[in-house]
Amino acid sequence: MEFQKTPGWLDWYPNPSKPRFQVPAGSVDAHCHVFGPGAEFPFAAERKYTPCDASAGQLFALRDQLGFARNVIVQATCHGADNRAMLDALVRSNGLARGVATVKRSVSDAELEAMHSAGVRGVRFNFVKRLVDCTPKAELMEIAARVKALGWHVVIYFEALDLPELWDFFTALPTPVVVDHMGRPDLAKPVNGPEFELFMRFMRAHEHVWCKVSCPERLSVTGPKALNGERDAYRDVVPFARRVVETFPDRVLWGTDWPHPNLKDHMPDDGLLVDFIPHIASTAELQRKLLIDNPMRLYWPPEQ
Ligand code: 0GY
Repeated sequence: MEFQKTPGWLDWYPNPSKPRFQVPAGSVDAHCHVFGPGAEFPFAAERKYTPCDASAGQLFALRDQLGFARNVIVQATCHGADNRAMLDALVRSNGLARGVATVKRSVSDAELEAMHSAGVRGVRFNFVKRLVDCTPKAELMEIAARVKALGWHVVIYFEALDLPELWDFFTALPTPVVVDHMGRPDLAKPVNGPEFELFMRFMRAHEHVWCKVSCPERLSVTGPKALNGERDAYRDVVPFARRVVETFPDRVLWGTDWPHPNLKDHMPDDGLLVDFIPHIASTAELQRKLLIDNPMRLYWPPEQ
């Protein structure tokens, strides 16, 4: 099937620069996606955007080029609850990728078990209104209870303004809860202000909540322009991400977000994104926790 990309869609960066920061051996890119290819894995009828193709092979080439060892592939909304492209990527990874699926209440136990065998370890609940039509909370809670039995967690994607309304639902979830992109803070507001403090309080009060300190390219107001002639893009995001990493070093994850859906102004050079890491995790110990220990604990725990 032929798909026309959403007008103005930006394709992923073709030749990322070599990062100056060398990630430690065994690092995990804990947030990335595959798109199609549409001819093989059609995009969902209910999607809000039609992306470019971004295949498993292209993702694994990026992994190798940036020096990462493993991926966590998160089901993107353009595939709805049809997880075939993500599951195919898990199989192709030879055990070097885990997955986060999107499922409906109608999913069978056998389907969940097959996903587990393929490497899925979580489901994603998305509350970003431009990306999805919302699913009733009772339905999501029912799904959470079922995946808890498999030892999975729930990944949540929401915007900072919606946290007060969603707080009680999130804290009632029976599994570990992983927040995408720091709950999308508004970078025009101060890191010490009430909005980001509410997010910090959310994490402080609930030890089952983890955070991806990802997507500076999505959050930044100052953008990719390097200041001082250095590879220091997205510097305005540093105080936010650094605060989360230093306050909750055992509950943070990092990911590229390749192939970067829905960016309007620029497409990031993934090499520059890797060079962002030492600004937010400034010691070897913090880097090891962020890139290896934490994602391995969540996605590749020792067999029980
Ligand atoms: C991200 C962010 C976005 C999109 C999706 O599944 C998706 O479509 O997650 C976004 O548009 O902010 O994590 O990739």
